[in-house]
Amino acid sequence: MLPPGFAYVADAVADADAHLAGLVAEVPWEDHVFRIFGRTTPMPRRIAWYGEVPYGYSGVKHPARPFSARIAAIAAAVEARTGVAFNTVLVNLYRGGADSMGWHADDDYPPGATAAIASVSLGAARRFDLRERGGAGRASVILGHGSLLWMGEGTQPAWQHQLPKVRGDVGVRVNLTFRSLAAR
Ligand SMILES: O=C(O)CCC(=O)C(=O)O
Repeated sequence: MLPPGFAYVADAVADADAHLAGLVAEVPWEDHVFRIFGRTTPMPRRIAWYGEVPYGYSGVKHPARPFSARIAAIAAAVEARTGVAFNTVLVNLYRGGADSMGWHADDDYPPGATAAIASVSLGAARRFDLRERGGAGRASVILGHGSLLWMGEGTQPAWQHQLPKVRGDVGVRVNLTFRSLAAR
């Protein structure tokens, strides 16, 4: 059971197979590193940023870049489900089970941003964990191919999330986290 403010919708995006293959082939994927205490570690996933507004994330500055036709089509499906017109998206490519995302919350928005996030998953089903900040709450959900995870306003200050590594050959996964960011 997900905490209040979160909702999971299976099969929320049509043409999921085509979108997965298309995004893997078409997105200009970037490789980045984390810099911690003078040491660099490769980011365990590939990423790209699209939208009207530039974004700084994990020490990386992403310039504004218009949605591609495919990302606009996925955004339209998300808007039809949520009623929210998102103007930016972080796209993550997990090449296999060794790729992951550590505990964090998407709470580093500039002032004026709406902190609801719509997260679309394509490809390999992966476990997504939630933990309450300053509390004992825990939850997990399997994010399946073509699914939508809604993280409503107020969820990010209260909860962190992660996508843990998994053993074995789980296959490729693409995740798109749509956000509404105000121009600065
Ligand atoms: O891949 C996922 O499902 C999680 C993505 C995520 O946590 C993020 O983009 O902030």
